[in-house]
Amino acid sequence: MDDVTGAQLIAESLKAQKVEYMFGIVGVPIIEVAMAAQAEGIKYVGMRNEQAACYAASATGYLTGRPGACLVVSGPGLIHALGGMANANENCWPVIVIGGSADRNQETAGAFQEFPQVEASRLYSKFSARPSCLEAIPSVIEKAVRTSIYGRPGACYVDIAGDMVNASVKRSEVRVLPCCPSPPVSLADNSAITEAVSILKAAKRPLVIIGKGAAYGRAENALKEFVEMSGLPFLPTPMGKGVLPDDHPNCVAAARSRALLQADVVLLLGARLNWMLHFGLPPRFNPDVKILQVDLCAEEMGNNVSPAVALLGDINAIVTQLLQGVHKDGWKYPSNTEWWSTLKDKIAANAKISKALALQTTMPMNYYTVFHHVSQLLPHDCIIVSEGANTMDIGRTMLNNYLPRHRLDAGTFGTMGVGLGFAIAAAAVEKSGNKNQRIICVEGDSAFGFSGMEVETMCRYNLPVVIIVVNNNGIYSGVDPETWKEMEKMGDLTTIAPPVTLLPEARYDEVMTAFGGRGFLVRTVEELRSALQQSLSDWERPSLINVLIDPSSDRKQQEFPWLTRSNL
Ligand SMILES: Cc1ncc(C[n+]2csc(CCOP(=O)(O)OP(=O)(O)O)c2C)c(N)n1
Ligand SMILES: *[C@@H]1O[C@H](CO)[C@@H](O)[C@H](O)[C@H]1NC(C)=O
Ligand SMILES: [Mg+2]
Repeated sequence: MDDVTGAQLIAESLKAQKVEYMFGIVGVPIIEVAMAAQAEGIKYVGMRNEQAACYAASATGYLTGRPGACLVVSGPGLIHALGGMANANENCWPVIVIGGSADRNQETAGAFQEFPQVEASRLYSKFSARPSCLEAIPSVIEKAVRTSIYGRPGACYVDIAGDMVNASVKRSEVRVLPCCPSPPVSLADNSAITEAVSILKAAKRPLVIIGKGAAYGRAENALKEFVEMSGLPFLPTPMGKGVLPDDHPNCVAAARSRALLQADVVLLLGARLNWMLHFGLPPRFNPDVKILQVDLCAEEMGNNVSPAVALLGDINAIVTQLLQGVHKDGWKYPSNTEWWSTLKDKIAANAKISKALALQTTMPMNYYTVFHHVSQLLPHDCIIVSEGANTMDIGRTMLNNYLPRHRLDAGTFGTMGVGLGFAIAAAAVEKSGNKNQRIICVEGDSAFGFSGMEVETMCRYNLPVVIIVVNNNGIYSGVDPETWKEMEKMGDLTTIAPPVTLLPEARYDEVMTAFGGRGFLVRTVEELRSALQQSLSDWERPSLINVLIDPSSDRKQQEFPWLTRSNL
């Protein structure tokens, strides 16, 4: 009665630190940890690959502000999770990975699945440690959870020696740690706020860029007030979409290139000047652009461009400070400027081109037609998960987000394979909030393949997920079935088939029906609309809509190849 095992201590410590979700795959030596976690009331989702489990755990961290846990076995289990840790760290999302490892008395002896796990994790995490004894488990887990959410969020690793799982210790000898509170909130320096406000007021062509840091920092209410009071145009980054609704009158996403190129002052909110924002440099930015950089991480300040003002601290607090600065004299950026007309003209011109492509009725469908009809049918409050190259890039411009933290995608690391894990995480969070909102997972056919077997996980837990596979028979593009047959006759496919090709018209829908979900194979607009309507309205089980599109369908001509790094 007085004794407590290592497994129990891990579970109790995670629960005490308000870790609500655990994703993983069990085996020696951590099966008891999963059972103990469940007994503590932590929701345990058994996955099919640790990579997807880690993607899922990190997405719950992003969605809830508290890290999810990823539970893995030693050696290969931990190695699979490293991809998820790296992705979480690049995205600045909190996650706790708990890895079982070899028994201590077999270390260096060639133990089963022995691997230097603490060292291996170091490059993929902010913190990597092993409790030295059972008594140290609560404090190491508290530190891992705290480190994952304090400062810039990221991945933390806790290694558990296999022999510690079943070993026990007297409860009275274990120090109980209280739950670490949410990160302390810090404000930006007042003089920096004053300077930033005066630069904003003097701007001729101002632009607000909203990053996923603003979404993670729950700055949506303050930001709405700030944007509406100041009248400034804003542009979301891919996962900054939805912090303010995409159909907000101040959103200039459809004039992205123009806005970036000509802005003279950019208020950068929780976004990094990395490849996604073209480093903040020419030829994509004005060489003299003044950056007002808002970030919670001091080390981020000045990366690639030295900011005119660095506003260090909590993004929600700083937007509130800026709001007060703007509010003081009731200043508002006028709506009749040349800048606004430039942006609005560009938005109208781009809308016209997309609309023409969307309304094409040729068969097979192109990307624009697919997304046009999907966007008409999606509920405003659904969570959109997306990955792929063309599928994600075109989908991002055509599928609107209206709510914060309702878009999850390949992210800063450009990782293919995240989609199904993210969708499972979003569904788990929605389910526990009793909202049961649909998760729409828009996948390229290649992207789907990376974690396709997680469809079984979705069916096992009956998660409210609708997967749409935009199937062009390949990576970026593919060939039609007739061409494929010709190629087969010509000789060894490994020497002939273009490396981008995948099996034409592959039946991804049957992967879903294999596990009892609903599968749809669609070629026409009518079939697409009907399948999506059925999946959304009379939903009973997860569904997968396999949309066969023109394998040579491509993007409309771009002024600049935006976000096509992954495409090159
Ligand atoms: C883990 C990983 N492996 C490989 C890539 C390279 N890559 C970028 S996009 C992509 C897939 C694009 O094809 P698909 O998902 O079918 O989308 P499409 O462009 O065809 O619509 C790949 C393999 C990557 N980004 N991540
Ligand atoms: C813990 O004990 C259980 C039950 O005796 C056993 O099945 C399991 O293998 C043990 N786990 C470890 C890691 O030793
Ligand atoms: Mg494809």
